[in-house]
Amino acid sequence: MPSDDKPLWLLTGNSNKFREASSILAPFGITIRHLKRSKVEVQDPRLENIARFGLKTALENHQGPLLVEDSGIFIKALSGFPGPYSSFVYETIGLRGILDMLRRHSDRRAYFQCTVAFGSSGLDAHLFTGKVAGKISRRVVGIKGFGYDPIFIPDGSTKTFGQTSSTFKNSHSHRAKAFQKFAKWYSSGSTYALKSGWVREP
Ligand code: ITT
Repeated sequence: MPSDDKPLWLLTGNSNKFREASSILAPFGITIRHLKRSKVEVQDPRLENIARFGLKTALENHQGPLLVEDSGIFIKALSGFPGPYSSFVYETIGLRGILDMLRRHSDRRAYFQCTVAFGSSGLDAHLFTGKVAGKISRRVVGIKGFGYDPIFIPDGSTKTFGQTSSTFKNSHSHRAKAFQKFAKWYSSGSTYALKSGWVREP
């Protein structure tokens, strides 16, 4: 185990993401710190490439160990749109714009994806992806969560993520699945994780 104490950082300009990731990792005994900056986003259809690029760029100014994540919602009737453009679409046409586009569609299927990139300077990134399938509601419902949560109903539920508790979302979401994969991989004591220099905080 390396001797110098290196905490684990999550770089994101989105405090909701940080809050959720902290709660998901806590049961694994993993504490993260918030590096509150937006990642540099490359235009690419794959969230994996966006997360990997965001991490690589961030490691130019921060030696890590570092987590960066990219998320998006993929709507079947819109051929996967907004996908990698989810942030821009949310800030421009918003939830009502999405509902308008889907007005005439009976196929409401969609999924959320979260891809987490973990790395440290000098090491290649490791990626962890989580997805949750569901459908787009007819109306904006609920005030919990953030972003697209008030229009997304995960499979097996009748409520949007905007109506469910954070405990429910943090055990069923795309982010939960991605960060849990990361936590299990790290906890299994991989040599890569050890090489990253990260030492658990007491
Ligand atoms: P960083 O890049 O700084 O991490 P961001 O909010 O810009 O923050 P993304 O590009 O990954 O992050 O976000 C894509 C969009 O998807 C953005 O509008 C989010 O609000 C939304 N989003 C991401 N995760 C979500 C979730 O769990 N529930 C609802 N909407 C989510």
